Amino acid sequence: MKMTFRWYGKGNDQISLADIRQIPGVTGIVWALHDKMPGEIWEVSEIAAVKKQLDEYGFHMDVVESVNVHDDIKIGLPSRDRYIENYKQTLRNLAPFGVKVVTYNFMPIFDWTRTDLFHPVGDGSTALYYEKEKIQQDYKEMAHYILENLHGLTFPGWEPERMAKLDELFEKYRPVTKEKLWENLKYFLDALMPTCHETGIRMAIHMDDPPWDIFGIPRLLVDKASIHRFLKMVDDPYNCLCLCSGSLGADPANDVPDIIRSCYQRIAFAHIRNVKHFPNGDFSEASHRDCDGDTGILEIMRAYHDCGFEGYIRPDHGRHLWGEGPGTVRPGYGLYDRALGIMYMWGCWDMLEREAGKG
Ligand code: CS2
Ligand code: MN
Repeated sequence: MKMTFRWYGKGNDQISLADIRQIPGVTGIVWALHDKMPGEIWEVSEIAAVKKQLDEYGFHMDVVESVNVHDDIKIGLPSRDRYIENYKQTLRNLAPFGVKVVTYNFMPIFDWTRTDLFHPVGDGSTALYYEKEKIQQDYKEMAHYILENLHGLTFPGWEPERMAKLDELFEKYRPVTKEKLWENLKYFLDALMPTCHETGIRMAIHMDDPPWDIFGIPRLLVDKASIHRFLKMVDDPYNCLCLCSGSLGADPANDVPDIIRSCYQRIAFAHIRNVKHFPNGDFSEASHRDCDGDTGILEIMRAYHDCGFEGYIRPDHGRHLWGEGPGTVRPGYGLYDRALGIMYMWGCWDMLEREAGKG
């Protein structure tokens, strides 16, 4: 596996590349142009500027997360073709810089959704938390809460410009049933596949988070059956997954190691995150240590190892530790817990390698 770390860019992330370089085994940065609105072309000069920064520290830029998909593509409006052309141009601009995987999601309106960004874990640290009761009708209240608590930090999928027009967005998505959304996803991918073959870039869809419909809007990539439907729908080796253990793991019915074993050839990118469930349907994010949550991190690492996984991997969200808190940290993306997560993942991996006679 190729260990990576997500970084929000110079001047936009409190963590420096110099800090990241001190985490053992990290060879690449998962990056994006975070000031781009969905649908805009990523220009060569802008990509080159990031490449220069990463080169200074010897990091590769193979994985982009995310090139966000314009709402018109998800809704299936006639204007989608223009945005798809822009997306293709972005892929063509990225490829010469060595980019091999582009992550995206196809969640309508919201990216991941939580009700508390700094929920006490009980040991003095805080983590992202989902309270089922609170995700009912008032989407504006939830969006307002998230934007407030980002303290001006940008977050992909939570662009204030889009969030300011929530009622309008909900109205536009009204005719988009779950089946329609599947069709629109297929249309998008069918259009992109030739460019993926031409550029050598694999598209890796992120799982929906949480993996169920929220506020009456459909979500697609939620379990084993929907993942296999997706892979079959566009049966192309460039149509891949960003398999997020935490997103899937939010539903206790999902057996994440089993899902990994069933589709590992198409997993281009692995997100490792641990989630703890409560009987009332709430969940909290947890440290990567297996026993701190219910996702089964040990068996997930074993599944990847058994499958001979050679793709990219990263710790997903972490808790906020040692002075990280509101205003000083991008929720879920502090330095320390993600670094601890990496060491846990390496611990599992190195032991598995040794047991297989390779380490
Ligand atoms: C990420 C997602 O922070 C996270 O939960 O895993 O936001 C992910 O980057 C996007 O859904 C991918 O487009
Ligand atoms: Mn993820």
